[in-house]
Amino acid sequence: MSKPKAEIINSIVLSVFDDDGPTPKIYWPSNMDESSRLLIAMKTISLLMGDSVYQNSTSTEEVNYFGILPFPDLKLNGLTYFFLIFDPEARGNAKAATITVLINEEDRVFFYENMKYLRVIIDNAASKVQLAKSMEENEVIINELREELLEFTSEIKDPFSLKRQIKILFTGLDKVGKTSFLHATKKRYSEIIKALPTKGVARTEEKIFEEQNSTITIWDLGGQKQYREKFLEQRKIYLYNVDLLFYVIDIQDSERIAKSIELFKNIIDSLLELDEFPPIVVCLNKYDPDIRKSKEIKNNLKTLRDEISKISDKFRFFVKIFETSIFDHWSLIAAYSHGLSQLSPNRELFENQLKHFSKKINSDAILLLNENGIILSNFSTTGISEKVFEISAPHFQTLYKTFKEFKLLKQDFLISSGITSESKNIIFKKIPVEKYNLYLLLFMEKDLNLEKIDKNLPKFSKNLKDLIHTYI
Ligand SMILES: Nc1nc2c(ncn2[C@@H]2O[C@H](COP(=O)(O)OP(=O)(O)OP(=O)(O)O)[C@@H](O)[C@H]2O)c(=O)[nH]1
Ligand SMILES: [Mg+2]
Repeated sequence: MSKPKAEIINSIVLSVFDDDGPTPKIYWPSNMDESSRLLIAMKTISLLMGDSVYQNSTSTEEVNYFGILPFPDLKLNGLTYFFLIFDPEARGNAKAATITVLINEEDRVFFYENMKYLRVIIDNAASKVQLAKSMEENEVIINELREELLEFTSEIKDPFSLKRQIKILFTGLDKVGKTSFLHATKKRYSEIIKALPTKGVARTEEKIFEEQNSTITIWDLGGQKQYREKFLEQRKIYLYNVDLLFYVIDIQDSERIAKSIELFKNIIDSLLELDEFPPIVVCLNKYDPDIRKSKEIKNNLKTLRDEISKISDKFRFFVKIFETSIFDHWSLIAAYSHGLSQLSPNRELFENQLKHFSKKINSDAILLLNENGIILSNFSTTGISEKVFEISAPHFQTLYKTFKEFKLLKQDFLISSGITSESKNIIFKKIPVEKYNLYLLLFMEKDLNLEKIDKNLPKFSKNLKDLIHTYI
């Protein structure tokens, strides 16, 4: 017998950092046991706040984080919204607060699938809490939130589905390099040589982590005329529930620029018609290293960038444009990683962790990579060229692995000194998080204090451990 739908929400807690530290102020159900409440308040607030006080923050809207946290001891997963409540009497003029909605951990797919809507509902409640004048008012707000959530869950078809299904589309004209792109990100170079034009659609699965809560399916669509006509005809099937869309263009094909823009426009129109608004990654592909200076390529680049931006801005799509080439592996990884990271509900929480860590160790930029060089998260203070940093990251990873393989590494890190200027250093370090090896790239503009890094690393890894479970 299936559970009544509305029962998926286990509990709700509003926590505030007050004089007693993180305190669960309002909670539902009223018989929720004290230690669980406290654990939720402690974990949500301390993870996100670190040791910082939000001093003199001019606006309480600047600090908002949203993500999924595991509570293995309680066998629950929490969707947490972290925000600040303005309070002239508090240190830093603001108090940290969280609203956490909890469900049984085996039901966590519900969060991933309904993230967008849940975020709106909880965000709305948080805005009201920011304005509330008393705890009685907060009580009313949390009660309304509960009712709204119950109403929402009773309307969706299957809140207890078992796995999050993620759908990624690779689209574009024929011969632009979609299939090659996908092979190249996996370094399956011999397949690129053999690849034939894709007939219809080729589906493959992607794994970011061995054990992930989601099935990621990549649809590589054949771009020949007959296939793209079919795709546009049956757009309801192809574009339904798409989570991420890649649009690939051959930048060397000057004659088909207008055609590729037309197809892009058709896809945007279809998405609008179906009310789907996935993040979009546009790859200006075949931007091979040896032709980048050519006048024709530069012109094409400008035309395409202008036209694509015009269309996407007009319809408010979230589009990011990359220049890519199979002869520049990392250009592919940068574009691909950016796309994948859009799928993680925890990307704000990761960024927050990187930010805290970078403050502690005084670094100016941090990148976090997985074993395959996929950039899971990044953070940088202004000033440093993020792009240069991003591009160099995988090179360090290759160096690191090569040194390791030839047993030339004594420690678990590499330091580059003197590549840029004397005072600047880049550190590449492996950090085991659970059973996964993650890699950190740190850019240190001023001082290089390895002890400080070592001292702060355990806590950072511990926090990441929690977030990795719910990364995707
Ligand atoms: N110069 C250059 N050639 C590329 C690049 N990427 C792919 N190609 C070549 O472009 C041709 C077409 O590549 P595919 O990957 O089959 O293109 P596709 O977009 O999948 O084509 P359809 O399946 O027909 O839609 C092949 O000969 C590839 O070797 C690139 O970055 N630079
Ligand atoms: Mg293909």
